[in-house]
Amino acid sequence: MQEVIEPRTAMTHDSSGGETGAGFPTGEVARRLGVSAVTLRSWERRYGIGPAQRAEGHHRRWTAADIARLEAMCALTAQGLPPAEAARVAARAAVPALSAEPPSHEGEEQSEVARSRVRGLIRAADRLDAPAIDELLVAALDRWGVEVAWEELIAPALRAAGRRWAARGETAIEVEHLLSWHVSAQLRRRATPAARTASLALLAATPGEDHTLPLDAVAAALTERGIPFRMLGSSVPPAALAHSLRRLGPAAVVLWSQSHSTAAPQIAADILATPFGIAGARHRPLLLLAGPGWRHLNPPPGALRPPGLRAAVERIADAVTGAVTGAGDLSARPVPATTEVTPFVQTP
Ligand code: B12
Repeated sequence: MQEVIEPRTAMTHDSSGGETGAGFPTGEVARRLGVSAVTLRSWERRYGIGPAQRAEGHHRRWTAADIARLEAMCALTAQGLPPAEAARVAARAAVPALSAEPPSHEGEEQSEVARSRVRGLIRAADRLDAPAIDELLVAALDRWGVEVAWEELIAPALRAAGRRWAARGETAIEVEHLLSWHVSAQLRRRATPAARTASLALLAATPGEDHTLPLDAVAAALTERGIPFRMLGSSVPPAALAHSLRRLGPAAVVLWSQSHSTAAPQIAADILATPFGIAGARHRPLLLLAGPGWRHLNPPPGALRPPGLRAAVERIADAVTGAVTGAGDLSARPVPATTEVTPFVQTP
């Protein structure tokens, strides 16, 4: 998982394969492993994971074997093992492979697996340990699929990152940025839009809205289900959205708003008031008002406020496949030439 560290000073190997030599100073080991020197000293003090030898003047010098134990410690804590337990395993140099069993869906056991993965992801993010973050994300996405990985691992880790940012102020924002980038990268790798078909979903965030990870998750989950989509991404201007509606005629539109300040009832009302298609057979899309930004608004007829990723993807799938087959009538709802759009009701 971590980069292999080549000794800076020549190391000699005895006949049993053990290593002797000067080794690395703490600062360099910390930098290369992506943990702070303070953490390394605290692991040594608390859990005895320290260098076997010290150089003259009592400076720590870490040999390849010491470093292998530290790498094991990093890998194990990234998997969610508490540090004390990780240290015990690392000291025996027994590093189990990253287990990526799917959550068992059996109550406690399921949530414990997921909880430990969330802890591991947060720790890896805290250390800015990009390879460990990717490894955990890829394992969960591969084994669990996008919907479970998002709901059980990614979303809880993001919420934890958000809470910590709010508690600590700007000081930990780099953790959130790094984690977000990797979440987005891994989800987008799995989001491959199918060629244009008669029916698809259109995904967009409201003007001023830069939070787009849930849209990345929707796109990746739709790919898994073979549902075609088009992604407009962050902060989409109303005119661009209107053009896309006319050009694509989507069966479903997902409009993400993360906070109250970016919820745009007028845009939603415009979407619902914009039938498309040939005269006499005009349709309007199913509108999904997604994200906590819409929380204080009652969705008007024709719009839904899905509670989570799975619910959103299921409704989109219904709408898109219903429109394709002509069955179901969630999205392809014919509208009369003059449509009265119920205004949004603001809830307290
Ligand atoms: C990642 C992140 C960022 C990244 C976004 C990267 C990206 N490409 O998306 C970056 C670093 C860019 C960022 C920037 C900012 N952020 Co920010 N960010 C977050 C973070 C950590 C996760 C966002 C996210 O993806 N949430 C989605 C899921 C994980 O969480 P949720 O929405 O609460 O989930 C609920 C529902 O939406 C639903 N749900 C969950 N998943 C899904 C999926 C679907 C499809 C559906 C329908 C529903 C659903 O279930 C949950 C229960 O209700 C949140 C913390 C948080 N709690 O969300 C802060 C947070 C949203 N950010 C916040 C802020 C303040 C900002 C900035 C203003 C910070 C700044 N000083 O610049 C900017 C604003 C940028 C902008 N103009 O939009 C605040 C918002 C406060 C508010 N209510 O207004 C939060 C809540 C952090 C906090 N604790 O204060 N952010």
